Amino acid sequence: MNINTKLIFLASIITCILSFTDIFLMTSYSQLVVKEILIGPDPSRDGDDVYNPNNIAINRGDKVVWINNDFGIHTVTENQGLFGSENLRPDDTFEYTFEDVGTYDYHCKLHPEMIGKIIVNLYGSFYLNSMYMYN
Ligand SMILES: [Cu+2]
Repeated sequence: MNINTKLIFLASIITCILSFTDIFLMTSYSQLVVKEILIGPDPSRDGDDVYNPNNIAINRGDKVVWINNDFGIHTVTENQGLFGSENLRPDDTFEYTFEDVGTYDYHCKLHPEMIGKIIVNLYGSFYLNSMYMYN
């Protein structure tokens, strides 16, 4: 190997190591994202109980935590039964990590007029997430 070949070889190895470190860090970051949704009365709707926010977009791999901020009991029940909580008493929480891209509609078993939606986008994949975070 002449000196140029050696340098190119060394540069390739360093680039490789940096990429893997990067992917590792990005995947770690993506797992730390937690979104909170409060369950409770909405003053702007005569105090009707709502999920607040009731419609959010997240990235694949994000975790959502619902917190019952009300005096009553509520549930978080995915419309097709993909996930669901037990009865949540005041201050109880329910959490779910979304591993699949898609749109998830949910409601409260005790108050069917309480509805919410989670839209899960692809950015949670480490490749797209890296691009996303650099921009
Ligand atoms: Cu309810």
